[in-house]
Amino acid sequence: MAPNLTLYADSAWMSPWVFHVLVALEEKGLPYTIEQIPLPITEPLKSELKAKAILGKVPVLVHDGTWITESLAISEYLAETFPTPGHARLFPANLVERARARQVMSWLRTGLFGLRNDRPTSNVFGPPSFGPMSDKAKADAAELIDVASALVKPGATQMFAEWSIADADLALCLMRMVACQDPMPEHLARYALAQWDRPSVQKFLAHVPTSR
Ligand SMILES: N[C@@H](CCC(=O)N[C@@H](CS)C(=O)NCC(=O)O)C(=O)O
Repeated sequence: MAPNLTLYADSAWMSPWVFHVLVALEEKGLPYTIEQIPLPITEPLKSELKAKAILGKVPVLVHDGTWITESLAISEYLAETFPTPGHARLFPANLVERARARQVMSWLRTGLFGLRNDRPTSNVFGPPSFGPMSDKAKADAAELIDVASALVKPGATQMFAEWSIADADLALCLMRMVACQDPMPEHLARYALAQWDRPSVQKFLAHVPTSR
Protein backbone atom coordinates (compact mmCIF):
# COMPACT_ATOMS: atom_id res chain seq x y z
CA MET A 1 0.00 0.00 0.00
CA ALA A 2 1.29 3.50 -0.83
CA PRO A 3 2.47 5.42 2.25
CA ASN A 4 0.35 8.33 3.42
CA LEU A 5 2.72 11.31 3.49
CA THR A 6 2.05 15.04 3.72
CA LEU A 7 4.63 17.81 3.64
CA TYR A 8 3.77 21.12 5.27
CA ALA A 9 5.65 23.81 3.33
CA ASP A 10 5.87 27.60 3.44
CA SER A 11 3.56 29.03 0.82
CA ALA A 12 6.27 31.42 -0.44
CA TRP A 13 8.57 28.44 -1.20
CA MET A 14 11.63 30.15 0.24
CA SER A 15 12.55 27.78 3.07
CA PRO A 16 15.86 25.94 2.60
CA TRP A 17 14.63 23.34 5.09
CA VAL A 18 11.41 22.66 3.17
CA PHE A 19 13.64 22.39 0.08
CA HIS A 20 15.68 19.69 1.85
CA VAL A 21 12.60 17.61 2.67
CA LEU A 22 10.91 17.95 -0.70
CA VAL A 23 14.13 16.92 -2.45
CA ALA A 24 14.40 13.94 -0.07
CA LEU A 25 10.83 12.82 -0.83
CA GLU A 26 11.41 13.17 -4.56
CA GLU A 27 14.75 11.34 -4.50
CA LYS A 28 13.13 8.51 -2.51
CA GLY A 29 10.40 8.30 -5.16
CA LEU A 30 7.66 8.58 -2.53
CA PRO A 31 4.13 9.86 -3.15
CA TYR A 32 3.12 12.82 -0.98
CA THR A 33 0.76 15.73 -0.82
CA ILE A 34 1.64 19.31 0.09
CA GLU A 35 -0.06 21.66 2.57
CA GLN A 36 1.07 25.25 2.20
CA ILE A 37 1.35 27.57 5.20
CA PRO A 38 1.96 31.31 4.92
CA LEU A 39 4.83 32.60 7.08
CA PRO A 40 4.97 33.90 9.73
CA ILE A 41 2.88 31.07 11.11
CA THR A 42 -0.16 32.45 12.96
CA GLU A 43 -0.40 31.72 16.69
CA PRO A 44 -3.43 29.39 16.47
CA LEU A 45 -1.76 27.30 13.75
CA LYS A 46 1.58 27.33 15.61
CA SER A 47 -0.18 25.95 18.71
CA GLU A 48 -1.88 23.31 16.60
CA LEU A 49 1.45 22.29 15.03
CA LYS A 50 3.20 22.23 18.41
CA ALA A 51 0.50 19.97 19.84
CA LYS A 52 1.11 17.46 17.05
CA ALA A 53 4.74 17.97 15.94
CA ILE A 54 6.37 19.46 19.10
CA LEU A 55 7.72 22.47 17.15
CA GLY A 56 5.55 25.01 15.34
CA LYS A 57 7.69 25.36 12.21
CA VAL A 58 7.89 24.13 8.65
CA PRO A 59 8.86 21.72 7.26
CA VAL A 60 6.55 19.23 8.92
CA LEU A 61 6.22 15.70 7.61
CA VAL A 62 3.09 13.76 8.49
CA HIS A 63 3.30 10.02 8.00
CA ASP A 64 0.24 7.99 8.97
CA GLY A 65 -0.57 10.30 11.88
CA THR A 66 3.05 10.82 13.00
CA TRP A 67 4.06 14.49 12.83
CA ILE A 68 7.80 15.30 12.60
CA THR A 69 9.58 18.66 12.44
CA GLU A 70 13.25 19.56 11.80
CA SER A 71 14.45 18.86 8.29
CA LEU A 72 17.33 16.59 9.32
CA ALA A 73 15.12 14.51 11.60
CA ILE A 74 12.70 14.15 8.69
CA SER A 75 15.30 13.02 6.14
CA GLU A 76 16.77 10.53 8.65
CA TYR A 77 13.23 9.24 9.29
CA LEU A 78 12.60 8.87 5.54
CA ALA A 79 15.96 7.12 5.07
CA GLU A 80 15.17 4.59 7.78
CA THR A 81 11.47 4.11 7.07
CA PHE A 82 11.92 3.72 3.31
CA PRO A 83 15.36 2.07 3.04
CA THR A 84 17.38 0.80 0.09
CA PRO A 85 17.16 -1.25 -2.05
CA GLY A 86 13.45 -0.46 -2.46
CA HIS A 87 14.14 3.26 -2.36
CA ALA A 88 17.08 5.43 -3.36
CA ARG A 89 19.67 6.40 -0.77
CA LEU A 90 19.66 9.82 0.91
CA PHE A 91 22.84 9.33 2.97
CA PRO A 92 26.14 7.80 1.79
CA ALA A 93 26.53 4.05 2.37
CA ASN A 94 30.12 4.55 3.52
CA LEU A 95 30.32 5.32 7.27
CA VAL A 96 32.94 8.03 7.01
CA GLU A 97 31.18 9.73 4.11
CA ARG A 98 27.90 9.50 6.01
CA ALA A 99 29.48 11.22 9.00
CA ARG A 100 30.89 13.90 6.68
CA ALA A 101 27.47 14.43 5.07
CA ARG A 102 25.90 14.90 8.52
CA GLN A 103 28.76 17.22 9.50
CA VAL A 104 28.13 19.44 6.46
CA MET A 105 24.36 19.52 6.98
CA SER A 106 24.67 20.32 10.67
CA TRP A 107 27.18 23.12 9.97
CA LEU A 108 24.93 24.61 7.26
CA ARG A 109 22.08 24.77 9.80
CA THR A 110 24.02 26.30 12.65
CA GLY A 111 26.36 28.79 10.99
CA LEU A 112 26.89 31.25 8.14
CA PHE A 113 24.21 33.59 9.52
CA GLY A 114 25.82 36.68 7.96
CA LEU A 115 25.76 35.13 4.50
CA ARG A 116 22.26 33.74 5.03
CA ASN A 117 21.09 37.21 6.05
CA ASP A 118 22.70 39.12 3.14
CA ARG A 119 22.08 36.41 0.54
CA PRO A 120 18.63 35.01 1.41
CA THR A 121 17.13 32.15 -0.57
CA SER A 122 14.69 34.63 -2.16
CA ASN A 123 17.58 35.40 -4.55
CA VAL A 124 17.74 31.75 -5.55
CA PHE A 125 14.04 30.90 -5.60
CA GLY A 126 12.85 34.30 -6.86
CA PRO A 127 14.21 37.34 -8.66
CA PRO A 128 17.60 38.39 -7.23
CA SER A 129 17.53 41.60 -5.18
CA PHE A 130 20.58 42.18 -3.02
CA GLY A 131 23.08 44.72 -1.75
CA PRO A 132 26.75 44.57 -0.83
CA MET A 133 27.80 41.93 1.70
CA SER A 134 28.55 42.91 5.29
CA ASP A 135 31.98 41.99 6.68
CA LYS A 136 30.35 39.07 8.49
CA ALA A 137 28.75 37.83 5.26
CA LYS A 138 32.09 38.16 3.44
CA ALA A 139 33.79 36.07 6.16
CA ASP A 140 31.00 33.47 5.91
CA ALA A 141 31.34 33.40 2.11
CA ALA A 142 35.08 32.76 2.44
CA GLU A 143 34.39 29.96 4.95
CA LEU A 144 31.77 28.42 2.65
CA ILE A 145 34.21 28.44 -0.27
CA ASP A 146 36.95 26.90 1.89
CA VAL A 147 34.71 24.10 3.13
CA ALA A 148 33.16 23.42 -0.28
CA SER A 149 36.61 23.40 -1.91
CA ALA A 150 37.75 20.77 0.60
CA LEU A 151 34.78 18.55 -0.26
CA VAL A 152 34.11 19.09 -3.98
CA LYS A 153 36.92 18.14 -6.34
CA PRO A 154 37.30 20.11 -9.60
CA GLY A 155 34.90 18.63 -12.16
CA ALA A 156 32.86 16.72 -9.54
CA THR A 157 29.08 17.01 -9.46
CA GLN A 158 28.74 15.44 -5.99
CA MET A 159 30.76 15.45 -2.78
CA PHE A 160 31.03 11.72 -2.18
CA ALA A 161 31.11 8.47 -4.16
CA GLU A 162 27.34 8.75 -4.62
CA TRP A 163 24.81 11.58 -4.46
CA SER A 164 23.53 12.43 -0.99
CA ILE A 165 20.99 14.87 0.40
CA ALA A 166 23.96 16.87 1.75
CA ASP A 167 24.74 17.77 -1.88
CA ALA A 168 21.34 19.45 -2.18
CA ASP A 169 21.97 21.49 0.99
CA LEU A 170 25.52 22.51 0.05
CA ALA A 171 24.45 23.40 -3.51
CA LEU A 172 21.62 25.59 -2.21
CA CYS A 173 24.03 27.45 0.05
CA LEU A 174 26.42 28.02 -2.87
CA MET A 175 23.49 29.10 -5.04
CA ARG A 176 22.89 31.99 -2.61
CA MET A 177 26.13 33.39 -4.03
CA VAL A 178 25.83 32.09 -7.61
CA ALA A 179 22.41 33.79 -7.98
CA CYS A 180 23.97 37.10 -6.93
CA GLN A 181 27.02 36.62 -9.15
CA ASP A 182 29.33 36.73 -6.14
CA PRO A 183 32.83 35.50 -7.03
CA MET A 184 33.57 31.83 -6.38
CA PRO A 185 35.76 29.14 -7.95
CA GLU A 186 34.30 28.03 -11.27
CA HIS A 187 34.16 24.35 -10.30
CA LEU A 188 32.02 25.11 -7.23
CA ALA A 189 29.53 27.11 -9.29
CA ARG A 190 29.40 24.23 -11.81
CA TYR A 191 28.82 21.73 -8.98
CA ALA A 192 25.93 23.83 -7.61
CA LEU A 193 24.38 24.24 -11.07
CA ALA A 194 24.69 20.48 -11.73
CA GLN A 195 22.74 19.84 -8.52
CA TRP A 196 20.18 22.37 -9.72
CA ASP A 197 19.53 20.26 -12.80
CA ARG A 198 18.41 17.27 -10.74
CA PRO A 199 14.72 16.44 -11.28
CA SER A 200 14.15 16.53 -7.49
CA VAL A 201 15.40 20.13 -7.29
CA GLN A 202 13.40 21.09 -10.36
CA LYS A 203 10.33 19.69 -8.59
CA PHE A 204 10.92 22.04 -5.70
CA LEU A 205 11.20 24.95 -8.12
CA ALA A 206 7.90 23.88 -9.72
CA HIS A 207 6.21 23.46 -6.29
CA VAL A 208 4.33 20.39 -7.46
CA PRO A 209 4.87 16.86 -6.17
CA THR A 210 5.42 14.11 -8.73
CA SER A 211 2.15 12.19 -9.09
CA ARG A 212 2.82 8.53 -8.32
N1 LIG B 1 16.11 23.84 11.96
C1 LIG B 1 14.80 23.76 11.34
C2 LIG B 1 14.39 25.12 10.86
C3 LIG B 1 12.91 25.24 10.57
C4 LIG B 1 12.56 26.71 10.41
O1 LIG B 1 13.26 27.60 10.93
N2 LIG B 1 11.48 26.98 9.69
C5 LIG B 1 11.07 28.34 9.47
C6 LIG B 1 10.93 28.59 7.97
S1 LIG B 1 12.52 28.52 7.18
C7 LIG B 1 9.69 28.54 10.07
O2 LIG B 1 8.86 27.64 10.08
N3 LIG B 1 9.42 29.75 10.55
C8 LIG B 1 8.11 30.09 10.96
C9 LIG B 1 8.03 30.54 12.35
O3 LIG B 1 9.00 30.35 13.12
O4 LIG B 1 6.96 31.09 12.68
C10 LIG B 1 14.81 22.71 10.19
O5 LIG B 1 15.89 22.30 9.79
O6 LIG B 1 13.74 22.29 9.77
